[in-house]
Amino acid sequence: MCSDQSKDTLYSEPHEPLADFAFDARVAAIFPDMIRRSVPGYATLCGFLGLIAGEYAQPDSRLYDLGCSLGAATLAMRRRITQPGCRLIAVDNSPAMVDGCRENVAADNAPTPVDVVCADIRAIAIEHAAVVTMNFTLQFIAPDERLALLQRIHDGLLPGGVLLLAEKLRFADATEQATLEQLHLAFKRANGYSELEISQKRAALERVLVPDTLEQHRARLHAAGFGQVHLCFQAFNFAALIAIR
Ligand code: GEK
Repeated sequence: MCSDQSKDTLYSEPHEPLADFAFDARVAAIFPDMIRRSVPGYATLCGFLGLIAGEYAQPDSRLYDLGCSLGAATLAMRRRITQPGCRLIAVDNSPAMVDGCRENVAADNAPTPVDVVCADIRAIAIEHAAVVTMNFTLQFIAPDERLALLQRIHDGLLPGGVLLLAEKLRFADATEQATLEQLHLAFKRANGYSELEISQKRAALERVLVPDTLEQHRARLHAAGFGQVHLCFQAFNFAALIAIR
């Protein structure tokens, strides 16, 4: 992956005023370090997404990675596809992320072709899909637009196709919320983030990343038409669901 060596120091100094978080070139340059130190289980989960994609890929189908960033999930999926005639479509609306993703795809030699597309995932066609992955992307879509996007994904899946949805969770129960949030903070501290970095990042994300509860995700996925919805991964307040058409 490109930029693997660059350390995330974006919030190490005071920001005044503090702007909303954006996936710009500065974030893209340190993204692998940021996500690895911020999201518990991220590397394990990427491996699982690849494994599941390998299981559910169908001959001559498409596999989508929506909100691909630098392509970690795209490449994890690409390396596990053994079915003939598959095509991966990796989509992100951040030009800096798309540039980095194209570099990473070009440096990887797995055989399945990949189209890296700079577009809004709310506007692209989703067709003939065996697998759609959204690895920590739906949480950045406005809550009132989430159901329509999931319906379009459902309608673009082949019978037996799957959506792999990973998200940061919030919890309706205040004790569960406090306990798991505390563990997430401990994870960030253990990975070297200072209290200033943690509090500034949290404030910058406040209006940008809006988490749902597991119950909201399940209900929305069923409302979008998915017959089966299963929790397949959880690390503190981060989880992944597999939804099967
Ligand atoms: C990974 N999946 O490493 N259209 C397209 N892209 C979008 C949109 C949108 N409307 N909104 C946000 N994004 C990746 C990690 S990061 C998660 C995904 C995180 C993109 C945004 O530009 C960013 O690259 C990505 O979604 C979210 O497996 O940083 O917590």
